[in-house]
Amino acid sequence: MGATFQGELRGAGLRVALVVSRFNEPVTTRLLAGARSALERHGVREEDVDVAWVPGAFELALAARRLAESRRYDAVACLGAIIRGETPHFDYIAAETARGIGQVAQDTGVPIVFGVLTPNTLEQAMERAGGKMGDKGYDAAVSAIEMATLMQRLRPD
Ligand code: INI
Repeated sequence: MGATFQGELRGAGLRVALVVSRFNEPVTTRLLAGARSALERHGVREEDVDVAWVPGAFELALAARRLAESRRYDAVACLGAIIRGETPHFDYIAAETARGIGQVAQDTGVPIVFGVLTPNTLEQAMERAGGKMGDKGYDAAVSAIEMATLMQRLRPD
């Protein structure tokens, strides 16, 4: 029987960076609050959580890359809200944001989590940022912890 590797939701000692988009700030501040609460709940110390703000979702990947390349963080979570009704170029921004964030993870080997909402309306966004449809910020931070701990166990040595 071969090995099974899993991460765990134990955040003690982890260093996490949160990159947050200022566009649709009423939504993203809630995502940030959700992420912070998940990190605290799972044992990540407040002083081990750094936050970087960017203008819009499109810029998340570049800031995430800089943070990941610093090698100071076990995971980076990107938080944003791209609302379809608000932008004719929704598809371009959403696709490029997702592609860019995924690319940073592949290039750096640091877990980069996608905590970006892509709903049709502001109301739907709020529902998913600590409302009745859950909390994508909280979920993103949980995924960051799981991936950070999994990657520690998957080290090549
Ligand atoms: N950025 C977002 O994060 N969400 C949006 O809904 C959005 N809209 O609607 O356009 C948005 N646009 C800005 C974009 O992310 C960049 O910041 C901008 O194009 C400058 O590069």
